[in-house]
Amino acid sequence: MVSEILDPDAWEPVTDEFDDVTYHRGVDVPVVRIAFDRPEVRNAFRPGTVDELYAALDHARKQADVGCVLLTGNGPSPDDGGWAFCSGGDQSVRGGSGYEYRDDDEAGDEDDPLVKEARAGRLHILEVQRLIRFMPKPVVAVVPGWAVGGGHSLHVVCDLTLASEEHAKFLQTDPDVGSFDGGFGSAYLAKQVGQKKAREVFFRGKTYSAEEAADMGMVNEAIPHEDLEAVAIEWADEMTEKSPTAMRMLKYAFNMTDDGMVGQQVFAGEATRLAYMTDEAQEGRDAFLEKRDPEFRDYPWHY
Ligand code: S0N
Repeated sequence: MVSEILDPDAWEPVTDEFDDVTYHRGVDVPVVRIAFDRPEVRNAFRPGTVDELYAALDHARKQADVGCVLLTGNGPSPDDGGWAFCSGGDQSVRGGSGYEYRDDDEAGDEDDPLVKEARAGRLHILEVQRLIRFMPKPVVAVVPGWAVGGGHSLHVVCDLTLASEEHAKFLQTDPDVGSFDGGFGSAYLAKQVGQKKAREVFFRGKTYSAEEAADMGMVNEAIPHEDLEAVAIEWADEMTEKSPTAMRMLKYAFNMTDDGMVGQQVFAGEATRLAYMTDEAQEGRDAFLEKRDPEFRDYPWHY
C-alpha cells in the first residue's frame, strides 16, 4: 500500500526504482503524483530522498503530456499511525557541513556516485525548490499531515497547497535545530502571509492547523482527510483543461515580480519561444539561410 488515502485505480507507477519516493502517473488525467515515502520518520528527507525527488520532478517537468504535479507524503506511519507531508531534513544524518549519509548507514556505498555527492554535504533541497519554482506547470502540495522545517518550505514554494482538515499541521522548527531557510521558506512566505505573521511562524515555532494556515493565506483549502487526494486530482484535472501556454505564462508572470532578472529571463524565454512560432520570426531565419535580406516590411506593426 502506498498511502491509505490514495485510490490505487487512479494511478499507475512511473517507476519502482526509488527507495524513498513513489512516483505515479494518473490513469485518466495528465497529472503525476510524487510522494515522500518514509512515513516512519514523518517523511524526513535524507540526501538520497532529495536525489530521487529531484529526478522525479525533473522527469515530470519534461513530459509534454503532463500538465500538473501533485507533491505529497505517503502514510500513515506503520509505527503510530501519524501522518506527514514532510518533516524536513533528516536530523539523524545531518553532518557537520550539511546532510550526509552516516558511515554506518545502510545506503553508505562508497562506490555509489549518489552517496559520494551526498557526502559533500550540499543542501540540494534548494535545487528542488528552484525546480518547483521554475517548472512550467503548477505544482500542488497535498499535505496529509505534518509540514515541518524544510518540509514547510517545500509547501511554501509550491504553486498551491491543499491540506487535510484533520491531520495537517504546519510548523517551522528551523531555528530550533540551528537551520534557517533564508530564501523561499521565509521571504516568499512573508509575501503570502505578511511580514508579521511570517516572522511569528519562524520566531515562535507554533503549530498551525490547516484551517489556520488557510485563514493566513498559505494554504488554499482545508479538505476532509479522506477526500484530500480525490480533491487534489479534481483541482489538477481542472487546471490541465486550461491552455498549457496560458498556464505557463501565468506561472512565470506570478513569479516574475519576485524573481528579479532570473524571473525576467524565464518569462522572456517563453515569449521568445512564442515569437519563434510566428511567420515574421521565420522570415528572419529563412532570410539568413537563403543569404538574402529579410523582408520584415511585409509584417504589420501591431498596436
Ligand atoms: C515532525 C514532528 C513535529 C512530529 O512530531 P510527532 O508527531 O510527535 O512524531 P515524533 O515521535 O516526533 O516522530 C516520529 C518519528 O519520526 C522521527 N522524525 C521526525 N522528524 C524527523 C526528522 N526531521 N529527522 C529525523 N527523524 C525524524 C522521530 O525521531 C520519530 O522517530 P522515533 O520514533 O524513532 O523516535 C517532530 O518529529 C519534529 O519536530 N521533527 C523534527 C522536525 C525538524 O526539526 N526538521 C528539520 C528542520 N530543518 C530543516 O529541515 C532544514 C532543511 C534544509 O535542508 C534547509 C537548508 C538550507 C535552507 C533551507 C532549508 C530548508 O528549510 O528547506
